[in-house]
Amino acid sequence: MEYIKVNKQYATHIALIELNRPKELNALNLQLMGELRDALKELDDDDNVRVIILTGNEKAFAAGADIKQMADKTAIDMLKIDQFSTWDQIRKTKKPLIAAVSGFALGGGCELAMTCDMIIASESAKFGQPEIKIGVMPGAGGTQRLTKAIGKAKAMELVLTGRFISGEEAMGYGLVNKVVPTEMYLYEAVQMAKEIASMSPIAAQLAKEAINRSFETHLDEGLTLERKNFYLAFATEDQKEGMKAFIEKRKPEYKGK
Ligand code: DAK
Repeated sequence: MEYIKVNKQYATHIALIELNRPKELNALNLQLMGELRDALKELDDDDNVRVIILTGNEKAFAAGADIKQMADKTAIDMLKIDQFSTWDQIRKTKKPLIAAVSGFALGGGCELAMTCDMIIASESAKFGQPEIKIGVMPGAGGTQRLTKAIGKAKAMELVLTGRFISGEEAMGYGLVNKVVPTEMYLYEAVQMAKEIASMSPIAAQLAKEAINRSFETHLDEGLTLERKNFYLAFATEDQKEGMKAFIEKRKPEYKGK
């Protein structure tokens, strides 16, 4: 892996992926995205990992897709490269995925953060969809996810002006879960990851799938999936353990079975 670093913390069942192209503000070139896709797949398959954190560095989560790599491309080149299959695979990660964002989260960087399930932002985070300034528009879900997260009026403003918003402003619009001082953002993400990782991992995955479905379907269909996953949770040892531990007034020990 050249452009990402992966750190597994089996003791707490969490894994941290760090985007690592600091000189280019973590611009998302094809290689980085491929590495990210492969790492997420591996972590998704690793029973010792229950929650994944995706982060950059203090200055940049990611300043967007790599403009230098895209600049000369034709529509047919873009079609052949088919970056969407990579983004689709990332979107299908089953385990809870937390974005820990500081500095720039722009264009594809903002879309990548929104592809995660929750966002912890630092006070110095800057979110934006500035594609309009370079003659294009969001291409990795920005028009859909941003609109669902913050509503039509604000999404329209951000996409059409390319204006950046601070972590605080993003918090006000409901785009992020928490804004914390810059020195704390990774710590907060780890705390949240640990809390989630202490729950039944199967229940967490089933719940994530059901919540995400609410964005993609009508209420009836969403409720059907929720009910199916709810029954499925009763097929796990974790359900027996969780309820027994409650009755016995002790801490549950979840095994992911
Ligand atoms: N691509 C390539 N290089 C970038 C970059 C980017 N997006 N952002 C920054 N860099 C590079 C700069 O070129 C510079 O490199 P050198 O010139 O030193 O070699 C280095 O990182 C430091 O950047 P600056 O010198 O510009 O740093 P400043 O602090 O002055 O400015 C900035 C920071 C973030 C405001 C500025 O760098 C900037 O405006 N960057 C571009 C932001 C942007 O427009 N982002 C949106 C890109 S379009 C798709 C999926 C996704 C997408 C498209 C399709 N499919 C699935 C098909 C997404 C598209 C985009 O994201």
